[in-house]
Amino acid sequence: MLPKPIDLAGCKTSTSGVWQNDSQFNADKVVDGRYNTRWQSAEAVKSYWVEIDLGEAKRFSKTSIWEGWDLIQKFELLAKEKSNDKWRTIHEGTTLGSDYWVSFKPVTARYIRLNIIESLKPPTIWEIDLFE
Ligand SMILES: [Ca+2]
Repeated sequence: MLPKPIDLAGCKTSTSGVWQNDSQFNADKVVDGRYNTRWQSAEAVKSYWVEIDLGEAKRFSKTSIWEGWDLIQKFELLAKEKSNDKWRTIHEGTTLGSDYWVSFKPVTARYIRLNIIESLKPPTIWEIDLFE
């Protein structure tokens, strides 16, 4: 049975940077429910990340991530419950690609961050989904 998706519409997002500060590539494009809009990272930053603020702590145990152009070589998923908590690593991986699914031990958190450690070029993400 497929777990229930968490509604991410209207969630706040933040990021290490947006390509040429062009709003069509803003971080909110990873939670707009559309697979033809994307966050495009800025160039020349040391680390790349995109973060989702769920507004309140929610429990989730699965995610799908839709990356463009297979650039990411190493990443981690981080989560925390309160803004001044320390990040907890909930998953580590290498390549992502355009149809990445992973399950993990259920996490209750308000903030989730995709931290991209290595990428061939500034990475781009079409969409991130979370599931209960
Ligand atoms: Ca999108």
